[in-house]
Amino acid sequence: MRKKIALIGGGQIGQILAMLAAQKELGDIVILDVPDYVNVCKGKALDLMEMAPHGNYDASITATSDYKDIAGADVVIVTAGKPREAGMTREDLLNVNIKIITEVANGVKQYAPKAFCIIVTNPLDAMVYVFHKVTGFPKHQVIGMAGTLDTARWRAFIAMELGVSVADVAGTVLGGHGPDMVPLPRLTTVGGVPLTEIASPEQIDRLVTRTREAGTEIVKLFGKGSAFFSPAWSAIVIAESYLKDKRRVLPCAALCEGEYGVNGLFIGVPCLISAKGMEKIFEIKLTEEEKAQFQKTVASVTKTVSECKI
Ligand code: TXD
Repeated sequence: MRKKIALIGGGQIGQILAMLAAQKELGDIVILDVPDYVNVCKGKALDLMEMAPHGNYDASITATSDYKDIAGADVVIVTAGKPREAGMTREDLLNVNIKIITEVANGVKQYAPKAFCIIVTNPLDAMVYVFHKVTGFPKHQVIGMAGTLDTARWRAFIAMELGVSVADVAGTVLGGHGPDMVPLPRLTTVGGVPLTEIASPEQIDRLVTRTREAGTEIVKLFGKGSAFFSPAWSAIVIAESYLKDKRRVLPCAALCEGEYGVNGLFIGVPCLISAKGMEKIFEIKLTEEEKAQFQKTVASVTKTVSECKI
C-alpha cells in the first residue's frame, strides 16, 4: 500500500513538490487548491502522470479542492498562501496568510489528523505556529520548513565562493526564516576543514549576509513571486526522512519548550526527523556571540507571532 502525500497549494512550489515526490516514488500525491485554481492543478497532475513513462515512476497524482480527498494522508506539505512581491517583507504576508493557514489547518485536522505536517507558507515561523495552534496536533507532528532551505543556500554560496563541491560543505543555519537568521561559521566545514581556516573573515561576512538575504535576492530578480525549486527540494528532504525513517538531522522550525532557552515558539533548530516525525531537538552549546544573534532572531519571531490574532 503506497503512502499518501497531500500538497495543500499547487502553485510554484507545490508543482515542484509533486514532481519531486513522484520522481522519488514517495507515495501517491493529492494536490489541493482553491476552486478557482483547481483545474490548473488537475492539468499539472495530468502532465506529471504523462511524464511518468520517461521518469519511470509509479504514482497516482491527482488534484482537488475538496478536503475529503486528502483523507488519511501520511504527509501534508502546506504551501497555500500568497508569496512575496518585490519590496515586500515576509511579515507583509502575515494577515492574508493567517486566514489561509487557519482554513487549511481545519481541513487537515478533520481529514488527516495523523499526518506529519510540513509548513512552508510565509512568514514561516508564524504560520507553523498558527497551524499548530489551530490543529492542536502534538509537536512531533508539525514542523516548519525554512532552515533546511537556508542551510542549503549557506552551503551553496560557500561552494560557489571556494570553488568546491557542495557535497563536501557541511553546516547549519539556526533561528527564524528572516534577515536575522543565524548561520554558524564556527561549525561549518569543507571536507572536514573548518570554514574559518580557509575563508577570510570578510568572505565569511559576505557569505552570511548573502544567505540571510537569499530569498529577497530572488524575489527582486523575479519581481513577483519567490524561490520555488530550492524550497520544494528542502521540504521533500524532510518528507523523505519521515517516510523512509532516514533519521536525518535537519534544521527545521520546531516547537521549543525550553530548548535554547525558548518556550512556546517554533524556531529553526537541528531536528531528528524519523518515522516518529520530529523526534528530538539537538541543542548546540553556542558562544556568547552566537547566543546574542540567536536571541535577536527569537525576538523577531516573538514579535511576528505576537501579531497573530487567532
Ligand atoms: O523557505 C520557506 N518556507 C519559503 C516559503 C520559501 C519560499 C516561498 N515561501 C512561501 O511559500 C511563499 O512566501 C508563499 O507563502 C508560499 C508558497 O509559495 P509559492 O511560490 O508556491 O506561491 P504560489 O505559486 O502563489 O502558490 C500558492 C498556492 C496557489 O496555487 C494558491 O491558489 C494556493 O496556494 N492557495 C490555496 N490553496 C488552498 N487553500 C487556500 N485557501 C489557498 N489560498 C491560496
